[in-house]
Amino acid sequence: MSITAGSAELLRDRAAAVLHDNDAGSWTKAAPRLYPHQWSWDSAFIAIGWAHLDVGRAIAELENLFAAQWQTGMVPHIVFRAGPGEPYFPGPEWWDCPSAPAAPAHPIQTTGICQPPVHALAVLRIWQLTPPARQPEIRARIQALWPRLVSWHRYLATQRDPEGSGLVTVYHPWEGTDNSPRWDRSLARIKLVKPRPYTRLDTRQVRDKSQRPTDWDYDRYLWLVSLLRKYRYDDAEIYRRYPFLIKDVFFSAVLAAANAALLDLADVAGASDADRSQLTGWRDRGYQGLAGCFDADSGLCHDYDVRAGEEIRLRTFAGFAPLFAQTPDAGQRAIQLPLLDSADFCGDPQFRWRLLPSTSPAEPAFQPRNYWRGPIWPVVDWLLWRSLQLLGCFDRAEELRRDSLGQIAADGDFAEYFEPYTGKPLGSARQSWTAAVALDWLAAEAAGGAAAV
Ligand code: 9WN
Repeated sequence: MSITAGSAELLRDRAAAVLHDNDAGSWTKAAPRLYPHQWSWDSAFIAIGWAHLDVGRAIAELENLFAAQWQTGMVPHIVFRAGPGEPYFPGPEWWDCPSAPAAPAHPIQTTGICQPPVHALAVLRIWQLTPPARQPEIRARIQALWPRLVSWHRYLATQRDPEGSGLVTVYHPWEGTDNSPRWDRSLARIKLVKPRPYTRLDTRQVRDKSQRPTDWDYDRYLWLVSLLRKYRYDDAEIYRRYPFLIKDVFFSAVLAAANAALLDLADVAGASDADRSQLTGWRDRGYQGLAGCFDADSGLCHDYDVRAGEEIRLRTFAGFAPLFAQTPDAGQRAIQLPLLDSADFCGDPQFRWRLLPSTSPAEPAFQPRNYWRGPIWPVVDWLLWRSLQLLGCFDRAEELRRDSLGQIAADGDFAEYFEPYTGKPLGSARQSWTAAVALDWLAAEAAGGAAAV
């Protein structure tokens, strides 16, 4: 479906209104009630949305996020900013980050884990959208942010990859894709002490519990937080003692793409030769790491459980890590592109839109309404769209863009995720990052389909 010029304009206004309504001045709530704080990768997508409205506001979103960066270089997954009338569980007291030597100073409050590094992609997009008159100002702000961006990538390439494998180790399901079945076996293996009694708030907002992780998941999420807290978020200590260490191919792919984006920005940022060669090294090591876990039989990349010493062989969106990374390997692309449109993924004949689901409908763990276990997440399809463009697959990218906008327009309220068979909106409404990617796709509509990538 393609949307008419009139309805595109209406959708653009409504998407802009979502960002304005969720705007807290210098940062944006991820969603009005369910997620009242600043989330890391949400902020990056949100900045892309703001870039279509005001490039200064867009870069402010990232400046404020990076103001909470840890001394290690880690950009925390949540910066707690909402007032007392807007509760979120688990709040800062569960994380006790002030006890961590590397945490930012009081009064900044954060969690002690991180999320995929989409930020460099956002900075590149902001720069591409900066009108000439504002370039001196925005260039100066990119230059000021640059050392923080490089230190963030350095943290991921070193502390989160002590093996030098090119693959990032994640410590927690909340590092991006919460209840993805990719984590099931590893979580089931953990010996845990039941956490102190707690009350979930998410299931008060999303009344249909089947759209959210289970209490079994939450018990494990909180147990892992208690261990991270005990190790004072010290990466070396975590690596020595902690039970959940996963080489995440999707996270690693985003890092490879983000390293490429920083290289594209290197001249704007006035980057040193040392920075350029480090970024090139991290990017290439990322490609190699992904090549090492590419399975030619399934055509997918598999995550790896470091503790169990075993591959995680599941069909999910993450398996397309080579595409998300914009792999230079033509062989991997030749296998993955047809697989993407097979009945196991976008090409399920019963899907309403030909979009990438979070989990393959052919996977026994698939649940079409449950969060990361089946639904379609617009931001994931945005990352895929961007990659397909960069790989020169313009026609497929354009179909993905149109279907994504069709899905969002049919809902009209910027849902967090969507049921693939019916297109039913799920989770939170008025989710900031859904509005943000809609703005980017709509601008590409105005430009005849292509965006500067
Ligand atoms: C926990 C904010 C975040 C996203 C995550 C998504 C969800 C949080 C939650 O919402 O996670 O971080 O409470 O479920 O899984 O990717 O960043 O939108």
